[in-house]
Amino acid sequence: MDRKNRVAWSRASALLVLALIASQCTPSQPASRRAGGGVQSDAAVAAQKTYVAPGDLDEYYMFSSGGHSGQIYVYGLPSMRHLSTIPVYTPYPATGYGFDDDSKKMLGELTWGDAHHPALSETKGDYDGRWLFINEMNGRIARIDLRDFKTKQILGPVPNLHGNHASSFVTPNTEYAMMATRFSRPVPNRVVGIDKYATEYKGIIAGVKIDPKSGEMSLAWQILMPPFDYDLGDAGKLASDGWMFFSSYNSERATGKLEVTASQRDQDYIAAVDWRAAEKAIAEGKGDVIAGVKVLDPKKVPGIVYLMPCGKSPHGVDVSPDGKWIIGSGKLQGVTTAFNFEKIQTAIRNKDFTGEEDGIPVLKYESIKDAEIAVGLGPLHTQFGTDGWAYTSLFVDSAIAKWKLGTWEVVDKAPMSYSIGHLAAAEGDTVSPDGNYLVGLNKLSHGRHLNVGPSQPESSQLLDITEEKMKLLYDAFTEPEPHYAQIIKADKIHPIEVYPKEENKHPMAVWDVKDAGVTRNGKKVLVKVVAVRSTLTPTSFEVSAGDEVTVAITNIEQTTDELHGFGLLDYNINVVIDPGETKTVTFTAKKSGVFAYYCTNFCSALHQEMQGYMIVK
Ligand SMILES: [Cu+2]
Repeated sequence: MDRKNRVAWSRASALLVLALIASQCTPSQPASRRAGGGVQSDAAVAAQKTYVAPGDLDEYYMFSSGGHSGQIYVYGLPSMRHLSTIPVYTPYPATGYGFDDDSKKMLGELTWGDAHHPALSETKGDYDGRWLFINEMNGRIARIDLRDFKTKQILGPVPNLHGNHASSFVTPNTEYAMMATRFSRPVPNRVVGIDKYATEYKGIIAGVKIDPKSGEMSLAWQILMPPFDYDLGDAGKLASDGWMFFSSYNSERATGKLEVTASQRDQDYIAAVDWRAAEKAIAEGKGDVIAGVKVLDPKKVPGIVYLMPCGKSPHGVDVSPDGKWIIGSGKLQGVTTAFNFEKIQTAIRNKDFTGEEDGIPVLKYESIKDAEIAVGLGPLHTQFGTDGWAYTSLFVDSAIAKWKLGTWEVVDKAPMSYSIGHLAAAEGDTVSPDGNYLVGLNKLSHGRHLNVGPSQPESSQLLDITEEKMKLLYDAFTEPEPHYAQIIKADKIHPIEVYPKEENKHPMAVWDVKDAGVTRNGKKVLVKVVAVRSTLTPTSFEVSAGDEVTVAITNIEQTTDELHGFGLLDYNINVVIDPGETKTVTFTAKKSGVFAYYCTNFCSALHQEMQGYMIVK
């Protein structure tokens, strides 16, 4: 049997087994599971659609936000297997992230971050597989290189902007990633009483410029905004290219018990930002420098931002694949609103305003909306499929509504288990969505997994959206806390498996064991280590108590999977070095005595022998 036949055969036989198991076991499933709602599917069909046989690969990568774990989780679709964890804002001993000098420096004083919205880089509004950006509440944004799935840069905390929630949405050619304030505060930050919130506290929208070659991020400009809570965003594309939309709540400018005080008005706002106009204003020298950043005040620089009224406390704001509609979802109502981009432009030209907020014109709602779609209660976030299909998550209803752009007809609803937040469709926020898979990122999921105590596992649900009715295929455990995810075709990403030796320009790299060893410069000691199966060379070294020790480890392997670790006991050090990579770790030899170091990452039959001693005299 050739490989293809073997795979087909193993797949067919496995499916038969699964079908049998499904047909026999389904009726006897615990009542709690079956009573939990959720679209009921034929288990055998669902199994067939999600089963990826041993040795076969998934069709998609899904990059899921790790919330306050500060990480990104990588899943394969349709299997929903957790493939990898990319540490971003939090140390991760499994890869040694946050222990070596470079990643430690990148994390700075913050070893915690609340990561929310991953954004894949785009070319012409389509994912291009180069980089992944993700925001974090402490005013930061990070870039991961998809060549090696490693965090390469963390920008921030940026000044003036506090609580970077409405981020890291990228523009269609990755000109910018965006940031916006959730917690308004005085700009620049200083002590001002909360009683002056409405007038003295400010929000900020920021444009982070992305270098088209290197991906290097730099803070380009900020816009001074009224003290609303900016929530989510999406970039205009095609018809609406050049614009950026941010939802916000608390147009009441309230403080205290926001659940009451910030829900008084029937409408809040979506901010529509002409980012090219902002860019131009900065190039013309406009803006005031606040805390070292060029800040544009819409009172002094009109024409860069407008406010679109949107029903009660909008969360999601999502631009349709053709860029013609902006879908705003007020989370405290039963409809989602489709705004027409052309009408927005006409209203701006005709000055069809109903008022202003801190110098920013408010567009007339009736003039810019096309439809209010009765999707259901608590609409949060919308993704898109093929042929104008749109999918809106409903937090209160705990369901997904399927509806059509243009006709605004709601055709299907799929219950979720339970309380869906965001949702992610395959390439579902690009100019060309794939329309086959949809994942509900549920906030609560009681009853969907074996009970593991009060910290109930969260659940993501995979749906098939190729047919008229949405069908539930799979429940997958997800690490806390899923906020948003993006799903990209697997063949768009081509990660390397080893770092080529010729690319290693690290000044402390050593490629031959004869170059390994200790050099001393006063109290500073440099230990160059070669890691290769199955020895860490040198196998011992001596330093004196109080020395500042830098250990530079080069993994000289050029073979896939041959990672080595350098764990130093009692010193809180564990570095993992990929094939061809050099990493350094610097510490003060405070404790005297004998301390073992060893390879922490299993590498060969003689992995256990890969060890040595540091002697601190
Ligand atoms: Cu090893």
